[in-house]
Amino acid sequence: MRILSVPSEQGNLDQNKGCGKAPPLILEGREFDETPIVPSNIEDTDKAIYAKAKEVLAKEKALFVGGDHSISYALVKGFSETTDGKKALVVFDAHPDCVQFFAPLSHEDWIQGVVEEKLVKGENILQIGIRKVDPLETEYIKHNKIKVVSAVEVKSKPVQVMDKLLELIALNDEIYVSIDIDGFDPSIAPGTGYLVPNGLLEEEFMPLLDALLKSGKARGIDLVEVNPLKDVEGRTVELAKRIVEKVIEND
Ligand SMILES: [Mn+2]
Repeated sequence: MRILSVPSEQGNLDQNKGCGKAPPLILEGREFDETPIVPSNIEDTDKAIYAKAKEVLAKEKALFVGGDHSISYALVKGFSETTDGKKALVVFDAHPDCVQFFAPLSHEDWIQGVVEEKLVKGENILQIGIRKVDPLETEYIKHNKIKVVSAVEVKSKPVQVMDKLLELIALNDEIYVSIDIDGFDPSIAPGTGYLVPNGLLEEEFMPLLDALLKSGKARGIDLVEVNPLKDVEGRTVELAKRIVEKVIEND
């Protein structure tokens, strides 16, 4: 598995300045390649990320460490163009990230880019940990048949949530996994742009990630929105490091 940093925060809408500084901290002591970023130019940056993702994912599995969540649009685009099989997207996040269609796409609406450009079908997108939804998003999710599992469901119905994930895995050939650190509870991930209470705990998240990794179908994975400037006692970076460790040990 290749490891790449994607140190762009150009899609953060001034909500998470500093998240571009996370990759070298999270990947400290590991070998990794840096995805070239074009300063102050999100369109060209997206093109560079997309080109890199396409080049790498055509050959092997990869873990991308960001950066803000807008990078996932370019990464999923690269992923979708390097497979002929049935594709799924699993996202861990507090937010559904489909408020509207900004141009260029931001970290609040990258999912609309994925759906509108048919990179992955709405019914093959599963969002887990969701707990802050705009009414516009509720409408969009319903219209596009996106599957949503709330953080409350993960806590109250873990068996059903696992079954739902396993069903999606079984129905698809290749899976992209996007992990927004704000899917976690602020007590363990205080270093990010939007803190939403009652998020996922590590022990609730790891079995789900484990199922994805063990399936052998998770070809592209990203970890985004960690902000060292907002971190408390390095907790968020440490959590991110444990996630990276888990991904790599299952490779
Ligand atoms: Mn989020």
